[in-house]
Amino acid sequence: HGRRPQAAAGSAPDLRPLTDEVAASFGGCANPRLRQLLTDLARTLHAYTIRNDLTPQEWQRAVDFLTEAGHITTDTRQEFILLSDTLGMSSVVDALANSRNPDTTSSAILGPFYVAGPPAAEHGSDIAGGLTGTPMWADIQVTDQQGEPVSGAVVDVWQSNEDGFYDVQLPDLDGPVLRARFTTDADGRFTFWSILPSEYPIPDDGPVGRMLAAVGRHPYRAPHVHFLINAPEYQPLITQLFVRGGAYLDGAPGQRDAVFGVKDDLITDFVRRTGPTPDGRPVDGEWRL
Ligand code: MBD
Ligand code: FE
Repeated sequence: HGRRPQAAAGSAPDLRPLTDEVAASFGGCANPRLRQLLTDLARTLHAYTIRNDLTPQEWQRAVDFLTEAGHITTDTRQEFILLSDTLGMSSVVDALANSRNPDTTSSAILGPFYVAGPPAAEHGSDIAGGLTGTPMWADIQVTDQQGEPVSGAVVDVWQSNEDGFYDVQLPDLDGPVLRARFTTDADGRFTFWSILPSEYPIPDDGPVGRMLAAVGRHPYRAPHVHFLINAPEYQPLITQLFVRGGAYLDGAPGQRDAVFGVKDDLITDFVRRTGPTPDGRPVDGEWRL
């Protein structure tokens, strides 16, 4: 509020000795990687502060914001990961990791709703637990970089419901729903029934939601299903598949997926079918593969 006092020309302080002293203070760190990261973090933060002529009030506001973002508001949630996601930091880290493994299916960010150790499920079973939605049949094959099937891969799957809520956000549910662990067969395959995921807002009732509102950004993610794949002798793969034709897949900056998580090669055809289903299940209306 009010007028910022302007520094008189030529009186801007030379803060390089202060930055250099802080950077040098990490010099005794025995871990070279930690030394590098903290030294450069200090230099980067100082440069940001000086470039923007940050005031004490602004910095206090930022500290308050970060403090609030780190508070656990429910059993499952604080907001640092959402902040990382909405600032695109998670996607930058992911893109760097992906560029080190160019021959695999693209990776994607983990998101805040993964729960370790989901319930093991049989091939062909229904992971929707009776929730309503458009029936979805998934038939998935895990292959190596040469296209050879990987049998015995352990695949964790998780997704939101028709309204965009993950089970951990639905207090009335009793036990895990729309999340499961499958093990691929000799062909590297597994199949399951679920419901088609829809677009939905990331949790926006906290500090990250206020940040998005303050800058006129929407909180919506494009419809997606998450996968975490582990197989002996292979590096794990964390990825997501997006529903081709779904909302928030493209658009201007700030109008696409709120966490910058969409990669073109992860947009997948979800084909409309009419019965009969592969397992003879009675389905009312369309289903998709
Ligand atoms: C999600 O469901 C998600 O996948 C990510 C990356 C961030 C917020 C909510
Ligand atoms: Fe998600």
